Parts: sequence; C-alpha cells; structure tokens
Amino acid sequence: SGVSLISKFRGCLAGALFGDCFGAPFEFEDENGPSPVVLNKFFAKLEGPPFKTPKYAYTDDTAMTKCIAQSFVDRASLDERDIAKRFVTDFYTDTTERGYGGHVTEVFRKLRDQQCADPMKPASEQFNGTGSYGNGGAMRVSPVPLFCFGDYNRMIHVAKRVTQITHTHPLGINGAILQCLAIHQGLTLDPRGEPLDVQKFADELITKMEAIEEPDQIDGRRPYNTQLQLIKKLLAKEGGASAHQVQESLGTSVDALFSVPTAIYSFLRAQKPIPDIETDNKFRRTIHYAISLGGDTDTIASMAGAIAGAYFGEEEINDSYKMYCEYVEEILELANGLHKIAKE
Ligand code: F2R
Ligand code: MG
Ligand code: MG
Repeated sequence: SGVSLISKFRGCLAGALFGDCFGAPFEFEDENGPSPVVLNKFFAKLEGPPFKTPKYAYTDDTAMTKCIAQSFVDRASLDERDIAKRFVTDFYTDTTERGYGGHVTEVFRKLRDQQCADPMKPASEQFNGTGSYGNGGAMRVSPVPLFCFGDYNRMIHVAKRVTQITHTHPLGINGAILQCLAIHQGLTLDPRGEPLDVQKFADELITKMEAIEEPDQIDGRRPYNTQLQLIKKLLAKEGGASAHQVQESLGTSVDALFSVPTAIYSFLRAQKPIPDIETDNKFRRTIHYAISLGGDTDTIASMAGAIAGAYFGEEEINDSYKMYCEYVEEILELANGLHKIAKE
C-alpha cells in the first residue's frame, strides 16, 4: 500500500520548514544562484556525520505558516481574526529577525492599531488599493490543504480567505491557490507505484486553475495558465531545460507569479536526475534544485519542499535534517494536530 496520510502531512510541513531554513542563507545572495560545488557541499555536510552548529533559523515563511496551522488546530475552524492576531503578535514579539516582505509590515502595523477588528481591511489598502502580488500568501498556505483535506471547495475558499489577510491582488491570491492545489495533488497521489506523470500533474493544475483564474480584462490572458503551459514545455525539453531558461521564463522573484510556478517546476523536474545535483533522494533533489536557481531561495525551496513532502511523505526526508533546524518538533506536532481534525 501507499504512504500513510499522517506521513504525508508531516512530510508537507517538515518539507516547507527545511526548504525555508536551508534556502534562507542563499536568498538573493547571488544573481545566478549558489554554485554547484557550494550547494553539493552544503547538503553533503547536512547528510554526513553529525556536527555541532547553531540551528538554521526559519524565516517569515515558517513564522506565518505556524500561525495558520496553530489557529486551525486550536479552533478547528477558519477564524481570520484569530490568524491575523497571531501574525501580529508573532511579528511584534519575536526577537529574531525573520526577513519579512518589504511592505507587509505595514499591514501588521494597521492590524495592531485596529486590534484586528477588520482583519481584511489593511491588506486591501496596500499598493494604492491594488493589493500585494508578493508570494507571502503562497509561502504559508501549506496548512490549508491539510486542514481542508477531503473538502475541495472549502479548501479553495479557505486558501483565498487566509491569503487575503495580507494579499488581495488576484495574482497574490491565485498564486496561493495554485500552491495549495499542487500540495493537495501531492497528498492524493501514491509515490510508490508508477513514476509520477509530470505532464499529467501539470495538466490537472491547468484544468483546476481554469475554473479559478479570471482572464485579464484587456488581453484575455490567464497569467498562471501561461506559466503552467511553460512548465510543460520546459519539462518536455530534450536533455532538460537549463537553469538560465528556467530563471528567465518562470522567474525566481518575490512575485507570486514568478515563484509559485518555479516551485512546482522544481518538484516535477526533480523526479529525474539533474546534472550537478549529487543525490538520488528526490526530496533533497527538489529543494536542492529550487535553491540552485537563486533569487527567492527560501520561499521557492519552502513551497517546493511542501509539495515534495506531501507527495513522498516524511520517510523520503533525510532524518539528519531534523538536527539542524529550529522548530522541527513543533512543526511535526502541528502536522499531527491537523491530521487529527482532517476528514479523510
Ligand atoms: N523579503 C524577503 N526577502 C528580501 C527580498 C529582497 C529582494 N531584493 C526583493 O524584494 O526583491 N523575503 C520574504 O518576502 C517575501 C514575501 O513577501 P510578501 O509577504 O509577499 O511581502 P509584500 O511586501 O506584500 O510583497 C513583497 C514585495 O513585492 C512587491 N509588490 C507586491 N505587490 C506589489 C504591487 N501591487 N505593486 C508593486 N509592487 C508590489 C514589493 O516590492 C513588495 O515589497 C518572501 O520571499 C519572504 O521570504
Ligand atoms: Mg522568508
Ligand atoms: Mg523568500
């Protein structure tokens, strides 16, 4: 039989945490991404004999993920005000610098001033009322497909509402929904049978997003549909697409449109060996590849790690990673809590 659902839940949240912690040291460090030598050494060390080191810190990606997961576990329902309060409390009380987005802190300030009475209002005022299209909604959406497992329509609704606490631009919202759908597909597929059909995985996302993404009023195009079609083309390239092609087309920025599809592509590309990545482990290959692309490495690796963890389950993740990141036990406990309330 396949991987258990509890293993997939734990793999998903642990995958998001490890992608964040291991990607963070490289975020916007080098225009082309870290060198293959540096990254292979980085992961080989983590997987080699135990060594003493300060734990890798998580960033805003995990800070916000844990607020959402804890709210679901404590309240067993969607409570936007409670989630907003947790975001604000965490932001103002955490003494570690978590590297939040450039403008989202303005939302926290306004939420604090109005005591989260109207939790969606400050986000709607961002960028002259257009809302943020950053990837801050997508990077923290992983608890949603776990909490809403078994209820597809509710999952879409919850992903949208949780995102709108900080991001109201359609590209920000739809990026979070797409990431949620990719995790959900990972949760429902069995990694132990036939190799993953990566074109089919992308096709299913295209079909689902067609029901969600409105065409642009001027040119009639659907931006995420365009990116998903591009993923299919890049995957079909003989010998694999180059890093440069991926960086230039899918992107590696903090925009949801130019990072969520890149995370999905990283997961799909990592189903087969990748030149310069010295491992047979597909979870490691996923986050290693995501980081190798450079740019928003913590977030792209975190989103890719959440999808890979949801698909493969906890058992594909090297156990030694647990020694080197903060908040591992806690995130696994949150995954257990979400599993208890999930409807199978
Ligand atoms: N902030 C970081 N890392 C430092 C990034 C520096 C980099 N050189 C750069 O900004 O390009 N990491 C964390 O932030 C990302 C998540 O951000 P989030 O939560 O979406 O924040 P925010 O402030 O809402 O949006 C981020 C930036 O996107 C641009 N932007 C968004 N909507 C816009 C709009 N409607 N019009 C114009 N610009 C918009 C702004 O530059 C925002 O500052 C993750 O990477 C996380 O790890
Ligand atoms: Mg971050
Ligand atoms: Mg980031």
